[in-house]
Amino acid sequence: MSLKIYAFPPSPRSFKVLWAANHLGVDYEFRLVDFSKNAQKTPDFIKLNPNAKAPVLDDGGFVLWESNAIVEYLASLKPKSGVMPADTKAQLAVRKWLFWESAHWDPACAIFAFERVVKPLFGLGETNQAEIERGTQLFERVGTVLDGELQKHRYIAGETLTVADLSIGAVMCIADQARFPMENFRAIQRWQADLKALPSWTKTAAMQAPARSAA
Ligand SMILES: N[C@@H](CCC(=O)N[C@@H](CS)C(=O)NCC(=O)O)C(=O)O
Repeated sequence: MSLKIYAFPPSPRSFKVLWAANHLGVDYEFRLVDFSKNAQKTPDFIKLNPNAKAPVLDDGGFVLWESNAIVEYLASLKPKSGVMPADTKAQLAVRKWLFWESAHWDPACAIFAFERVVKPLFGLGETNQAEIERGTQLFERVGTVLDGELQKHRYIAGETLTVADLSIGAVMCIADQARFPMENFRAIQRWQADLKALPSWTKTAAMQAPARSAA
């Protein structure tokens, strides 16, 4: 099998690409990047990704980093899946959400991820309440946008699941620990439950526990 995915499954950006590959039925070889051993900082890994971050894909020497780029690549391997439309305008209506995820959604969620998941996992100290308040303000703003879309249709870009859902929904893999402030976002809650009911979600979630307990 030539396609390899280097990832640390408990982390949402790694979960994203593993989930996308599992959902699309792409064959891949999983390579654990063990953050508890700083595997992302080794010279061999930095040759793959100079950012020293996971995830990374290597398809027979075609190396790609940035989780959203990887999800797009995986989608391109399964054009009939429908997760990425072929028409330019329809495609951009989906792709804009990947930019939005990187620019707005991920930074808001990352505050809760760091304070409530990463810190306890790696023993990095107490939760900083000022950071949680900053995260709450950011989440309120992006959550309002996402909830508004999800009130209009089942998935982010319409009635069918697309790469937008794979990208933005992946962070829900840590929702229980991160406790995102979603009490008022009923449509996000409904969508999250839909995503978590997918067999591909269950398969990917099962990859998290072994890496988490090793950390
Ligand atoms: N924008 C990047 C972010 C990648 C990233 O920040 N990965 C984190 C884990 S979620 C990482 O590798 N952290 C390890 C480190 O910084 O040492 C992506 O979406 O792939």
